[in-house]
Amino acid sequence: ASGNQWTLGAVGCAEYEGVRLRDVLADAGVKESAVYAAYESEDLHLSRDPEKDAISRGVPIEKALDPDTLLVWAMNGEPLPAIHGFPLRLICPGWPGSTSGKWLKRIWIRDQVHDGTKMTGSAYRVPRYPVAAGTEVPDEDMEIIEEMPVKSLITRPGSGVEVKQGRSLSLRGHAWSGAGDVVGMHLSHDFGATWVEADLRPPKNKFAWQRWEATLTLSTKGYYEVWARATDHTGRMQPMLVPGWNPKGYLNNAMHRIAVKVSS
Ligand SMILES: Nc1nc2c(c(=O)[nH]1)N[C@H]1C(S)=C(S)[C@@H](COP(=O)(O)O)O[C@H]1N2
Ligand SMILES: [Mo]
Repeated sequence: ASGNQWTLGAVGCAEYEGVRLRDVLADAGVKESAVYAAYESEDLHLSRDPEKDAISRGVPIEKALDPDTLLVWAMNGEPLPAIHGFPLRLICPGWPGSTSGKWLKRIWIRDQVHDGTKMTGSAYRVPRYPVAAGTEVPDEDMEIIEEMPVKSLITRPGSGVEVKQGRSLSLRGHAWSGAGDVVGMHLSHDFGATWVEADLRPPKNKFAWQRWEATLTLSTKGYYEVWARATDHTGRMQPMLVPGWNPKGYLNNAMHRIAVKVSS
């Protein structure tokens, strides 16, 4: 998950080892009536009531049968750490992290859209059409978030960096998209009036993040912002502002920006 322009949540990109969920499902046999693959997990609801789930989400059967959807037991060459779902978890790349169930007990193939904990209301759901901020949206007009949008971060330097005029400033970061590859990475130091292309590295695989680097030279002293904008292979790019208001603030892929002070 990532935060707004000024603060960051945790973002990572690990190497996973496991088996395709579709191979396990094929072995078990999936009926024609299958609509959704739901997960059930060992972690307890905050109330400690064993009848309740902390979370029980899932993905449509098409995504469950996608060759990139995995049941994994190892991360970065080690058994899954407890916090990341030991002994077995789902990895549904490109989709909300909450679909990647941890501490798995059971995969439940359903003949309807799963209605477990955190599948309904405003949990991981957004209005199916754009609404004004604060709008009360009828339940039937909310839809489940599926593929995640294109996003990038400036990881170095941090906001507030100071640099002498005429000296080069090295920047770097990461970019990714639920749709697959990022094909363009651009930076602006003048509030979007002009853009320069960053050096973007190819991904290790379809859903891995991509590193980028760029060097800017600001020749006049003053206060600047550097904005970073990724474009994925579908042509979609990050918006400048927080897009599509929704009750929980999901899918904020607005450009990351940092303040840069240039001194004489
Ligand atoms: N059983 C279970 N699975 C879960 C969760 C949880 O609370 N319980 N959290 C989900 C959410 S919201 C996210 S973002 C990811 C986080 O996975 P990570 O710990 O590997 O980053 O796990 C998902 N799987
Ligand atoms: Mo999450």
